[in-house]
Formats: sequence, C-alpha cells, structure tokens
Amino acid sequence: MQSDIRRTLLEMFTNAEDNYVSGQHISDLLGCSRTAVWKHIEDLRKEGYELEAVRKKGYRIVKKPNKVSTNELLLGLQTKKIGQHIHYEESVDSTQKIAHRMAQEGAEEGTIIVAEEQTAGRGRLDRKWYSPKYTGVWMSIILRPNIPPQQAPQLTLLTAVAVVQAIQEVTGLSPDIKWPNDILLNGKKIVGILTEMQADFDRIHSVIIGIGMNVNQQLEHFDKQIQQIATSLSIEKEEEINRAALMQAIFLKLEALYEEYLTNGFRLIKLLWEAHAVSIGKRIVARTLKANIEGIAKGITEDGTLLLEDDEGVIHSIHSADIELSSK
Ligand code: BTX
Repeated sequence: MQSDIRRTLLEMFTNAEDNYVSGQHISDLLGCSRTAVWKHIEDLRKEGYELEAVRKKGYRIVKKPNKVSTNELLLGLQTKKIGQHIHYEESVDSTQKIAHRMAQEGAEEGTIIVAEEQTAGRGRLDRKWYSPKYTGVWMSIILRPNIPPQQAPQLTLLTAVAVVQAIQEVTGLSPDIKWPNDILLNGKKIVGILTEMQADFDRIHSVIIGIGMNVNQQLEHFDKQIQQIATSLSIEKEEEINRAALMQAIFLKLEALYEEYLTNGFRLIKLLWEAHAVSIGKRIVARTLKANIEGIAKGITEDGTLLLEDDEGVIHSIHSADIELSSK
C-alpha cells in the first residue's frame, strides 16, 4: 500500500519531467495530508532518489538512484505478466537459488528475482559468474510453461532472442548469439543465460531462467581471468546504459516471444534465433563432457539441439557443450 503510493508519486514526478509538482496537488490527488506527502518524499529519498523541494513551487526529481529497484522496474512497465512481481535485493549469493525457493513456494509465473550484486553467481556446470555491484543485470525469471520437460532448452534460445532484441532496442548495438547460451559483442561475452527447472518425469513445475548481463562495467571491473573474453554494453557503446530500461525491454520482448511460443510453437523462435547465431554454417569445435567434436555447424533442430557434421559426413546431435570457432 505504502509502496503503491510511492510508485504513484514517482509516476507523477516522472510525467512532470523537469517541472515542480506542488505539495497541495499531490495531497489532493493522493487524498492524504501534506505531512503524509512529506513522509513519502522522505521514504523516496531513503531509496536514493534526489528530490528538490522549493517553497511555493513544490517538488521535483533531480536524480534517480543507479538501482534496479522494484519502483524503477515497475515504473511505466507495459507487460501483463513478466516483471509484474519483483523480488529485489541489494546483495544475494545467487538469484537462481532464491528463485528456486520462491518457485517451490508457489511464486507466480513471470516473477523476477533481481539483485544489485551476487556473491556466488553461477554459470553452467557450477562455473562462477562474476556479478559486481550496481554494474550489471543479475536476475532470474520464473516461468511455468505447459510443455514436456525435454523441450525446456528451447526457452534458453527464446530468451537469447529476447535479450538480443532488447539490447538492440535500448542501445542500438547488434549482438550475436553463440549456441547455446552466450551473447557476444565483437566476439566477447556480454550475457550468459542459465536455464534450470523443477520437474517430474513428464511435467514441468517451473523453469528458472537466469540472465547475467554486463552493462556498466569498465575493463578494470572484470576479474583478470575473464578480461580477455568478456565485455560490457558500456565499453562497447562508450556511454552509461540505464539498467532498468534494459530489464523492462527484456520483459516486454520475452513476454511477446513466450506468448508466440506457447501459441504457435518453436518455429518462428528458431528462425529468429538462427538469424542472430554466429556459428551456423561455420567450422567449429564442440567440447562436450565426453569428447571434442569438430565439424560444420549445420543448424539447430526443433528442440534446440545443435547439429554438427564431422569430416566423415556423420551428423552429431549436440545437446550440451561449449563451442568455439575452429582454427583450421
Ligand atoms: P557459462 O557456464 O556458459 O559461463 C561461465 C563462464 O563465463 C565462466 O567460467 C567464466 O569464464 C565466464 N564468466 C564469468 N563471469 C562472467 C561475466 N560477468 N561476463 C562474461 N563472462 C563471464 C553462463 O554460464 C550463464 C550465466 C548465468 C548468470 C546468471 S546471473 C543471474 C542468475 N543467477 C546466477 O547465479 N546465475 C544466473
């Protein structure tokens, strides 16, 4: 309730742009006293909003916090489901862990868990995912699709398309997708996607999609080990990028693609994915847990498996691997 009022207040200030909104006008609209208005303003200041108060004129926002708080994410959000429930924390071990717990406790489809920093962010196969404070988008999304569990990997590809579309829209940059879950700019990793699920043999309870996106880091923010392979949107664009705007764009694109997927299946998503994929048609090495396989990446199947043709003409179906372009 209190937070709803603060959200309405933020909406008023945002709509007013640089103009002042008078205290009287606010108390009339919200139906509360001038003292109550002042208390809400103080609460917003505690959230990190810089608000200027001028006698006889009123209030206006001078600066928003560099945060992906619930208020910032819900402000003006146009989706029906994705992002309508936000669980925000300053610092967590991993948003995936919290998402798993919340999904088990019955969290609604579309719920987002987001943190400013992760102290134990993880990638696939328990690899580490660096998630420094206030610089990136570290979030998990809970979905509850009515699809067979073996089709869940398609959602990784769907998410990759949504993230690429969102980056294009907000920054004008055009990233590439590297099968199955990396998004690259100039050959360096900008986003990682981790899809996990809670399921029985034949039924999905929830799919938890983790998205880690490097947004405002500079090179020195990256750990030495990954400086060669990682980049951020800000390094590539040479300006600071609004993380909340990026997240809202992801919510919108994801919702549209997810609706298309549930209604018409994977066909269109597959075409969109292939249009952004760098490795298709190229000679690559796929490092699976069992072996390294080299050959030409022919494309992906309906269920998101990579098809690789080796030098003997044998087609391999790769379900899980790290791939890189062959040096041959
Ligand atoms: P992945 O296993 O494909 O990639 C992990 C590898 O990527 C690491 O071994 C390292 O080499 C490199 N790496 C680590 N951190 C970064 C970074 N910030 N930028 C670029 N490269 C990096 C990819 O796994 C899936 C990552 C999902 C991360 C999200 S964040 C929100 C959610 N919570 C959580 O704990 N994980 C997911």
